[in-house]
Amino acid sequence: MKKILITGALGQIGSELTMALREKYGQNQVIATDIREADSPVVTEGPFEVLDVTDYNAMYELTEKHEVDTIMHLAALLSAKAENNPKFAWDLNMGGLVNALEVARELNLKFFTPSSIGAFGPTTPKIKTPQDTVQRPTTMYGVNKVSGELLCDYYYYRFGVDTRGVRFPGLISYVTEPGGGTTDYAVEIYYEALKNKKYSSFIAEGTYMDMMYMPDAIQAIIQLMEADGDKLEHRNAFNVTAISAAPEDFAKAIQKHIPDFELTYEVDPVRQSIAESWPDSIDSDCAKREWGFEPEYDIDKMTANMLEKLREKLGL
Ligand code: VAH
Repeated sequence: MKKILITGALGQIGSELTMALREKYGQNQVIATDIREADSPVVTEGPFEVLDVTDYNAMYELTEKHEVDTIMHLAALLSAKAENNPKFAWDLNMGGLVNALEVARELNLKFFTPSSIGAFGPTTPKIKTPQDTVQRPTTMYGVNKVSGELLCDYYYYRFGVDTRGVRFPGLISYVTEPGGGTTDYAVEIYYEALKNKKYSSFIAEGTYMDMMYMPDAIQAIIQLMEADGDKLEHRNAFNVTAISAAPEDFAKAIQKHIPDFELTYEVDPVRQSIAESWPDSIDSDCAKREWGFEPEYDIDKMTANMLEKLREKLGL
């Protein structure tokens, strides 16, 4: 990978991935794109272009103009927003993905896009979910993610496009505010803990989901993309995870720093139903074996860092 175009570069993953890749490969080697500009170092500290990923010609022209060798396609509508607008979610998530894959095929580019634990459904084994297992998701986001996994495999087997991907758990980051996902509670809780010493979770007590701190997610993307492709038995959608936690586990970790932090519940039935259809904990052994995935942050180490970084960000 020498020159990379990122779609959705102002999103939760994109905001940190863009900066990490510019640090690693050079400021001008990473072309950040998103549907609109924003006041962000992603826009001001390196090449940025406005791009609507549903516009194939625009994506092709931008990619050709910048002579990149890799596309990292992140632009997507997340699970909760997708449930509120399923047709738009299909058009954006699938239309954008097939455009990006077509550009990668036409220009012979390396390709990354993330799948999600959302690609699993209520009939998937919930504990230590295997890499290869039943995938019958009951959300539009999940249908998009399973379809995307299959599409990326197809472009590899049919056209030889070097497609790679991971199934991300809920990602926790202090850089961007949550963006319409089911796991957003795990980000909001830290902001509220610092601002108000209390948080009302929209996900119920005892609801376990896989989670990961963003630095581990960024490292996983880079590690997978730099791995020897000939050694990969799987291509897309490697299960990766670091933490399996429920809201009360976050509260316990926070209370080690803010003893009087109080967690209450006001369950959102839509996002609770999505969360209950996902695994409690997935098995990431294939990623560990095939390309050396090894997360660094457990819930306590993540909590300490999140609170420290958010105090700085919020000026507290
Ligand atoms: C969401 N944060 O909640 C995303 C992610 C596993 C969750 O895919 O939709």
